[in-house]
This record gives sequence, structure tokens and C-alpha cells, in this order.
Amino acid sequence: MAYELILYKIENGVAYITFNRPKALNALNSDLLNELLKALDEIDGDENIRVLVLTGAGEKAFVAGADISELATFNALQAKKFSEKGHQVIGKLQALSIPVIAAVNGFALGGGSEIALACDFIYASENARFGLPEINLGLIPGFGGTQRLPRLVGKNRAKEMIFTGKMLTAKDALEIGLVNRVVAPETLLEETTKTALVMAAKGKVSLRAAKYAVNKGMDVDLETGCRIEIDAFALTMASADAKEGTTAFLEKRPAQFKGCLNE
Ligand code: CO8
Repeated sequence: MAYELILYKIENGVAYITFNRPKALNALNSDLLNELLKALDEIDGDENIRVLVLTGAGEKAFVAGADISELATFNALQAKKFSEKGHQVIGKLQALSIPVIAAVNGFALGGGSEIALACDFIYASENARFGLPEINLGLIPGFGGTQRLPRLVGKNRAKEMIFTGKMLTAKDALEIGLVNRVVAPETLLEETTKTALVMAAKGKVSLRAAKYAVNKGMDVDLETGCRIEIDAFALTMASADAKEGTTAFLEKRPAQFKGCLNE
């Protein structure tokens, strides 16, 4: 499918989705959400893609939230449908079996922060700003922010952000563990790609099993989480990559994982 509101490319096993409405600071309207869902379906069905990177076009924004000009026209039922659509797309993003990095290059507000929160981790440029400003519009976050933010940064920090609508700088976001790294704007994609390529060269089964174990384990008690890890570990032992990885170690050579870039 041809995309108009996102840019989509694949390089060296890494897929890149760029939100591409820079004049509206990449705000999310229904058409953009539909395109994003399509692209995620494509990625889900392509076994050669190892990692996904999300970023925003232009220098000002990752995504400045849901498109307020569209939002303002909704009645409660339309708002419910739009929120459900957002949850569907962002749920799909979180459920991808491959690692996903958000490369946040400017404003990540409202739905933009909520997309970043559904990624496996976030790299931010020094000019990144994070916030859930819906309270300033007489609303609350509607794409998962009230749920994912407290799970990542803790209940009280999340409440402060949601109740005040204040934006965090990249430095603040790093301090509370919302982002993993802060880099100069001009190096953001390069640094993100470096990490993406490190992951892309790992065993496919083990990478997926690791993501599955962490994500599933976070939503259950420790004992159940450990059972999930045991089963996922056993699955990796059955893979050709485990055989290759352990053999390569014993033979004192780099592992050549099947289906990986270094194959
Ligand atoms: N929607 C639509 N247009 C936007 C948005 C947005 N979220 N953000 C910016 N724009 C547009 C502006 O209207 C402006 O357009 P124009 O040039 O035609 O006037 C252009 O982008 C540039 O913006 P500014 O001139 O405002 O740029 P500034 O640098 O002065 O300010 C800000 C940048 C601070 C980011 C400012 O634009 C802003 O506050 N934007 C709104 C941020 C916001 O409130 N986001 C949350 C939206 S609500 C949401 O995300 C809820 C998600 C769940 C929804 C569930 C629905 C049911």
C-alpha cells in the first residue's frame, strides 16, 4: 500500500516508520492511524524485519498528540470509537514480536507520548519534550497513557504529569526512567540505528522470547512471571540459534545466527 501520512522504509532488517505531517507537528488523525495500522500489519507479516524504529518528520515533533481539529468535532460516541482505534493501533504496536524503539525528536505529547510508551524503549534528542496535556483540553489521555505511564515511571510521577499536563524535558524524562538515552538531535537516528542493528544481529527466536517473557511477566505475579520465563527459555533451547550460539562460544568464534544479517 502507498502511504501518505507516514514514511515507511526497510534497511538492513530495520523498518522505519516516520510520522509525516510536519505542518501539524505530526498530529494523529484517523487516516494516519489507519496507515499506521496497515504498516504494522505489513511488519508483522515480514519475517525479515528484525527491529522497528518510529520517529517524526521535521525538527519540531515526534507526534504532538491526537489531531485537535478532528477531536474537537467528535461527540462522545465518535470519541469512544477514535479512542478504541488508538488502542487497537497502539496495542498492535506493543504486541509486535520484534523490538521497537521510539526515536523522539521534539514534542511527544498526548497520543504521541502514548505511542512512545508502547515501544520497548525510547531514545530522545536533547530537544524532546514529553507530556500528557489532555487535562488542558478538559480531557484525559485516551490512548493508554493513564495505564502505561504509571507502569513505567510509577503511579505518583504519572499522576503529577497527568494532573498538571506539564511537559518534561528530555533530561527530566531520563531522570525518571521514561527514556533510556538522550543524544544530540543530529545523531538521534544514527544512535538509534546502531542499537537497532545490534539487536537485529541476535538470534530471532531468543530476541522474541526475551521480549515475550519481559512483557508478559510484567503483568503477572513474580512466580507466574518466572514460569513464563522457564517456558520461553526452553523454547530458545530448541532453536538452531541456541545450538549455534553455544557451539560458537565453545569454538571461540563469533556466532552466526540463522536468518540474521551476519548469516
Ligand atoms: N492537533 C492538530 N494540530 C496541531 C496539534 C495537534 N495536536 N499540535 C500542533 N498542531 C498544529 C498547530 O495548530 C499549528 O498549525 P498552524 O500552523 O496551521 O496554526 C502547527 O501545528 C504548529 O503548532 P504551533 O504553532 O502551536 O507550534 P508551537 O511551537 O507554538 O507550539 C506545541 C507547539 C506546544 C506542541 C503546541 O502546538 C501544542 O500545544 N499542541 C497541542 C498539544 C496537545 O495538546 N496534544 C494533545 C492532544 S489530545 C491527545 O493527544 C489525546 C489522545 C487520545 C485521544 C482519544 C480521543 C478520543
